[in-house]
Amino acid sequence: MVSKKEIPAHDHAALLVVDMQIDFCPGGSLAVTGADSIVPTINKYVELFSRSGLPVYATRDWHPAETTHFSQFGGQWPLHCVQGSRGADFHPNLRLPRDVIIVSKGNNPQRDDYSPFQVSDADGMTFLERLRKTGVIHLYLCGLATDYCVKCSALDALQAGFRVTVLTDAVKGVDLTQGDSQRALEAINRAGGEMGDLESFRKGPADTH
Ligand code: VGL
Ligand code: ZN
Repeated sequence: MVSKKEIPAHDHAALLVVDMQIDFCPGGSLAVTGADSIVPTINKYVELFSRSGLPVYATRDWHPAETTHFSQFGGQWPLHCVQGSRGADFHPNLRLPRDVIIVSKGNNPQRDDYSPFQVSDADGMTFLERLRKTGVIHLYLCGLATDYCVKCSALDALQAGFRVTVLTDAVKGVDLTQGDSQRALEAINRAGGEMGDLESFRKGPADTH
């Protein structure tokens, strides 16, 4: 079990759990192979961050029933994560803290919205503005899917000037074409993103930024 002192408070870190929803897990309508196997690892990260007093964000794919994101309306994907449906619920074994900040994305019927960065919350503040306001500097990403939402979120975060670490033991990809997930990690790396895992936390994360 990882201990509290392993994430330095001065790292201004936050955890972003991406789209750990029933439809993306085995049995769901857009299942990512092995998606449920990362739930226990994500729970460890959640515990680590929340025990250290660091914010935990969770994005969810949150589509209207009719959107150009779905193949029946000209898009790429089968119906998934429709607002309020059971498939849009978080994985039942995912343990999010009581003060988790949930960010819904994909609400716009004309956009894919793989990344939460341009999405506004109920107060009209974008996710990006909220992160900045909270003083977050370093985002740690885990969840689904490596080659879509994790990739886009990581690249947008880097573009916006955040330090980004992808937790490679807690992501899974769709891999519509073999190697997509690996290429996504390489693209994140080229853009300045770092890779980490539970093992690297035990050794202590790099504490510079
Ligand atoms: C996602 C495909 C379609 C994702 C969302 O969360 O990565 N992938 N919608
Ligand atoms: Zn979607």
